[in-house]
Amino acid sequence: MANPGAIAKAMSALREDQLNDLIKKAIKAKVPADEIVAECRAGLGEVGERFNKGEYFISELMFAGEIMKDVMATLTPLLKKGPKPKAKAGAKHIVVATVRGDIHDIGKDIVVLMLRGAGYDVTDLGVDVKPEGIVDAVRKSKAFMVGLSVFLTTCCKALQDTADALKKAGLRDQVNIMIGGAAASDMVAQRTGCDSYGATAVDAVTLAHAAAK
Ligand code: B12
Repeated sequence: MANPGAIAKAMSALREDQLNDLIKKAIKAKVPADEIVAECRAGLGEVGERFNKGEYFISELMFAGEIMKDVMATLTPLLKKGPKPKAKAGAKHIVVATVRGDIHDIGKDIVVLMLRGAGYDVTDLGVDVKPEGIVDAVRKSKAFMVGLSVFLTTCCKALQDTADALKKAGLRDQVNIMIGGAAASDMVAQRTGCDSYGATAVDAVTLAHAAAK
């Protein structure tokens, strides 16, 4: 990166024109798309901090989300072109969702993109998905893995409810549950009866490879 931190700074300041300009330059300089995404995430983290401090309001949070969606429209074709490890034969299907009550989807969409790029069949259930919806999808697809995004701490209970619903349906032994997103951590995974936590979409692929039988 020619000017480290500049993309994160432009993102956190919500300077869309400057950000687009810096991203164009980074692409031209052949900076890998996942590095650009990482800088944007750092900037969005700062947006979250400013929101917490009362310096930004919900309108700024929404604007940041829109900017990031546009950035992803530019970067998605480049992420697709990156080198990809391949899925193991046999274990193919993964169900991905943002949990009940939570509508954050930008990170989830990147996870879906990377998993598909690695050769997995992915059912993307979208956002605000109830445990029953996940159970149905696992049953239909015979998935070996579930990926859950969670961004709001108030929604962590939905992780536990999803793991419990899978158990009640007799499907828990068949699936490995990985979690990710701003409210997720190793500890949250442990406490909610899930199997693993990944900090990035690349981790999601690594965890899928590890769980594939
Ligand atoms: C943009 C944004 C929004 C946008 C979302 C737009 C969209 N379409 O997604 C909007 C404006 C809608 C929004 C709304 C709200 N938000 Co918001 N939002 C954010 C923000 C700034 C960025 C999130 C983001 O897109 N990041 C960019 C992507 C690329 O990164 P990522 O999401 O982290 O994803 C990566 C990894 O996490 C990982 N990953 C993601 N999912 C998964 C899944 C698996 C299985 C694995 C392995 C990995 C993985 O891979 C991804 C790529 O590497 C975060 C701040 C933050 N630190 O995350 C707050 C944040 C999540 N929001 C927050 C809040 C409070 C809210 C609201 C409640 C605000 C309000 N008062 O209304 C509402 C809630 C709405 C709801 N019911 O869900 C808080 C949550 C605090 C908390 N502890 O609960 C945060 C943390 C901001 C803060 N205060 O610090 N938000």
